[in-house]
Amino acid sequence: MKSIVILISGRGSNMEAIVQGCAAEGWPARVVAVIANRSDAAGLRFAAAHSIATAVVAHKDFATREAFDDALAGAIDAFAPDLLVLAGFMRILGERFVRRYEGRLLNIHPSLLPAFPGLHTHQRAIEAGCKLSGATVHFVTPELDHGPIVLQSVVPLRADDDAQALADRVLATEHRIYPLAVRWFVEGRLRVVDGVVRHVDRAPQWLAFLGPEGGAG
Ligand code: NHR
Ligand code: GAR
Repeated sequence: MKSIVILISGRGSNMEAIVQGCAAEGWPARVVAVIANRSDAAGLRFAAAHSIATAVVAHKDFATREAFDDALAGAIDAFAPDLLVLAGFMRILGERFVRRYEGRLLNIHPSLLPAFPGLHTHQRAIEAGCKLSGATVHFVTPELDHGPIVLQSVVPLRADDDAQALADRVLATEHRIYPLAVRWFVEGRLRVVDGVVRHVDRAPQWLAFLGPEGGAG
């Protein structure tokens, strides 16, 4: 049985999708804690309602990023996780923190990396005239949004898209790919060689949502 700790900053809908996928599909894993960097993160209520331990390590309480990272690592290590999952976690983590969890630290980013690392991805994709966007689950490395890619979703842009409409469609696909990627990790199906992630059974590492659900409709 693998232990999973999930870090959130807000709504936590990706965290919910992982908790529900784990329970419904009987993964060899358990979400043992949900930790937020803000006490008002809405997802904390869902976790508590599902009898998952919660904690808050508020970045505002720390003078430096390193002090925050160290306090966060202390809270995480109390649960001895095999896997640490960033799910809408909005603080950049320092190199020492990332190295501590390297190889067992996943993030989901709402773009087709390596395009549009960082913030405001949907607005930037629209302004660039992209015809496709999506989301990327990747292992976290010290360089922001540059780690080995586990799984991607593909979502067409619509001519009349605004950032919110695109974000909503991409988010729906995040709820499909993030639980799948976490499942692959806890089942030991991922191998990383020279910075490239392969599924041991060669499962396709992308999902396209071209129909009404995510796509052009
Ligand atoms: N840390 C490292 N080292 N590497 C990554 O790949 C990380 C990471 C921390 C978070 C998630 C991320 C994303 O998927 C993530 C990936 C926050 C920011 C940011 O600029 C950027 C990317 C991501 C998360 N945060 C501001 C900061 O100063 C604060 C913004 C806010 O609080 O709203 O930390 O895109
Ligand atoms: C998701 O779209 C996630 O990809 C994105 O924030 C949203 C969080 O939603 N993450 C980032 O932008 C990281 N910088 P959620 O809290 O409902 O999972």
